[in-house]
Amino acid sequence: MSTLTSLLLVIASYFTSTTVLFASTLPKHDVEKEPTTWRFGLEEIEGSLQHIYAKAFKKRIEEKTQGAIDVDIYSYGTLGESEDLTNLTAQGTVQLAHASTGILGKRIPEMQVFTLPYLLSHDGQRNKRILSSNSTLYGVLGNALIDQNLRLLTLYSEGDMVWTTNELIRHPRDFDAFKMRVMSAPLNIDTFRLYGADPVSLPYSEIYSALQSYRVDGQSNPIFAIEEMRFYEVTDYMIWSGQQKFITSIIANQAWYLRLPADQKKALRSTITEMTDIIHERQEALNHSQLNTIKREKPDMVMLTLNSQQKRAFKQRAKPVREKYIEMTGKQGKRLLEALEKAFDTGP
Ligand code: 6CS
Repeated sequence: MSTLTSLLLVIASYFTSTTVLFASTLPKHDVEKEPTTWRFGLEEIEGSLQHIYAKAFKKRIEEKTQGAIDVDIYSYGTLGESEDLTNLTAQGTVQLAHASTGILGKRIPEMQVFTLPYLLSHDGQRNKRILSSNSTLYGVLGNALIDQNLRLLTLYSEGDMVWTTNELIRHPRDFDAFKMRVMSAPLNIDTFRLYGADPVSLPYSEIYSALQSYRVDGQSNPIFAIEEMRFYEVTDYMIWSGQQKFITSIIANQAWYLRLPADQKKALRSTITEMTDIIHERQEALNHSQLNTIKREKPDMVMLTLNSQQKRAFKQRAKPVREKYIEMTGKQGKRLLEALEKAFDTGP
């Protein structure tokens, strides 16, 4: 994030909080005229799934609060990288943000449960239900976030993570001397090392040029991201390994959340609940349509799905990551992992 942008946001947040302070001394009708701004930061560009989410969220919140709240959306690039957004949210400069678990897991180790290979179910409806409402999930992760002045509002899947590579990868041995871009959570890095690759952690914005200049040989992301970030232009293969779904979270500043007036908190909670089905459907539709775009734009892109024997080889290789997760997160992490394996029905 540029120094100027941070400075402007800090100044804006000072005026927002002083407006709130002075507002209590103003006559009631003046207070009602002054909308409060909720800043919502995204880790993805306009047109992305997170942007679709934020636009639908904004519309609902503004309608429900009848003009008392303005939701300002900050798309990727305006406030920095994913980790900057989380920092800004913890500080309260931004009230709401998307935070991908593959990056947030660096700061909050418990979040790395979603980097564990083959944990989620193949059943999208089941995943949706568990991600939006599992009580152990919200208990363990919610507490871990509160320790950092953050509140976990929801989690959802952005779709299957597909490997886009410049070599054919069907077996762990194909990863020999292969540089794979990964998100920064340590267990992501460990997973690809166990597969036999050479993992390289880079910000989202650097992936395209790193692929183009052969600094990395592949990366992993949902289909819509492969299309909108043009990763397919600089790779030759799309490989469905079934390894992971891309799980993102929506977080809020905890102190801000606790101070929200009851009616606004209610509008926020009900909107988050309504968005669960909406975003699930939009996700499936967007990934489907963007796959067709890639097929149209690059007909010679090689697309393949690993068979169950090939998947088993990767799953087998990554087994130690599960133990490492438990080592890193202790009793609470173990409790969460076991609860999720049971809920998704994908035991160890
Ligand atoms: O790969 C990443 O870093 C990013 N991928 C997506 C689809 N969203 C945000 C995240 O930072």
